[in-house]
Amino acid sequence: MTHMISPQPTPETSATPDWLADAIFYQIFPDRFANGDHALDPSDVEPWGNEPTAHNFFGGDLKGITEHLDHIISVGANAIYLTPIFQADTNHRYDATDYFSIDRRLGDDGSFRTFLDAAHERGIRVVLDAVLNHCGDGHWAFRDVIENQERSRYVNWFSVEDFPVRAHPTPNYRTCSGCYYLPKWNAYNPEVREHHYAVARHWVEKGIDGWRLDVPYFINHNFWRRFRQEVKSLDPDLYIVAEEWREPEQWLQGDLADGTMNYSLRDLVLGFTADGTVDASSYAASMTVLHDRIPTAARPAMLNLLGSHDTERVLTRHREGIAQSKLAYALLFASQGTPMLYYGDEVGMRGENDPGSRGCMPWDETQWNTEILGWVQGLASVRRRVVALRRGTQAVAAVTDDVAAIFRDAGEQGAALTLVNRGATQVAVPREFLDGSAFGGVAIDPAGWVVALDSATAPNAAVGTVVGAGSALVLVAAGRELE
Ligand SMILES: [Ca+2]
Repeated sequence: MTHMISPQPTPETSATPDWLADAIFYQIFPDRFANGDHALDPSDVEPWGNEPTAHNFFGGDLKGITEHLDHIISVGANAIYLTPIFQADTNHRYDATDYFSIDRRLGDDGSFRTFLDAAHERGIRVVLDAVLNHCGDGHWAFRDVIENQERSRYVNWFSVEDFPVRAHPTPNYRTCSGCYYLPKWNAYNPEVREHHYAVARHWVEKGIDGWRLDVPYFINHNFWRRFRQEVKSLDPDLYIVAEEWREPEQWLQGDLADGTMNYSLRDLVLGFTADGTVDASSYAASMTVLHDRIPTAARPAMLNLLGSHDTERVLTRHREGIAQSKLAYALLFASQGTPMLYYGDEVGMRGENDPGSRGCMPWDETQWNTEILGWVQGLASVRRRVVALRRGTQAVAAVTDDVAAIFRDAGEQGAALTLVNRGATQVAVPREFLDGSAFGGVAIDPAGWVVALDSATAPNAAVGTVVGAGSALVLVAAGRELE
């Protein structure tokens, strides 16, 4: 009986895991989240909270994460994405030396088991980082090539141009983006492929809930097509999410990934709330274009984010603007797709792009920004309670140049309307946004809205019909009638 947004033409896709619609992710950079076992610290460990650099270690580990699962739950998250945890030589561990073992500074198989079991007991899923384009120059196979040169059994696991192998001044082997310590795997070699698929199976069999694909665009699609088959044949509920900065749709045709890291959404949100480069009309138009590019099945499985280990932090990007940061979070939690928080952003951590955004999580709660934390917790709570925010269809519109509206429609299960006003004056919401006609003819009782969350410090004069200056408003409708 409910009129839905007109369906988008979409290609055939295979199903994506249903749990993603209800997920809220929390991303952790393991060296910097929590130090739970000082016995594992490297000898040159730095005091917690010192300036992060590209090379220093702070001793974060799996026990530390296990001990702080309550914090992750308290912000409303129920899934974790861990950047690499396998044996490696750097603090970021994108230079694996052995994909089958946990880095000794983080723990071992036993502490991974403890962590995974504790997470699962609390209803938290765990996704690991599949860094299969390249390894570290300390990887045992690459060491064998260094030692035995063209006689190495593994010489064709890499792409070496001539001998002897040299790293300087320019590597004479293929690398990731010219970085000498990241030799690129020869993914056309069947032995390499078997090694990589064995890695994928190994950790799935240990119980993880999915893989995030690192720089997947540097490897051919055939490799990832079979990767998906290997993983999904073990459990179709496993999540495969591709790192992608601009062109999500190539991964989302049903044969490669379930979703991508939605940096395109991030660009639009921050353009509107942080940079002022995108007004509400452009935001709405571009969000609609992005939405239409993503096949229906992939929409709830998109990993929406405002920041990560590869960007500046949310508060820093907003030039310390707390109110504007809150608007960005409102848009994140209102959008279709699973929201992801990058550790520490929820308590107002600051940091420029890598290495600045990889600082130590402060565990002294007096250092936390409780206004941001409370707002994020509120948004997560509303999303958990309101089906439409998790599972509704999405339509985005501009109310004025400064006010954007995201409408989510779950038919019989209700609707939600999030209004975000970045401007300096309050705005009365016109009737066509409250009765749904601005969103493609959806019919709603304009008086049927209830305020679920309001970032304004003072209550609005007419509740639900005015969105305050620099504030966000989340309205929900439990039921409605057709006009
Ligand atoms: Ca430690």
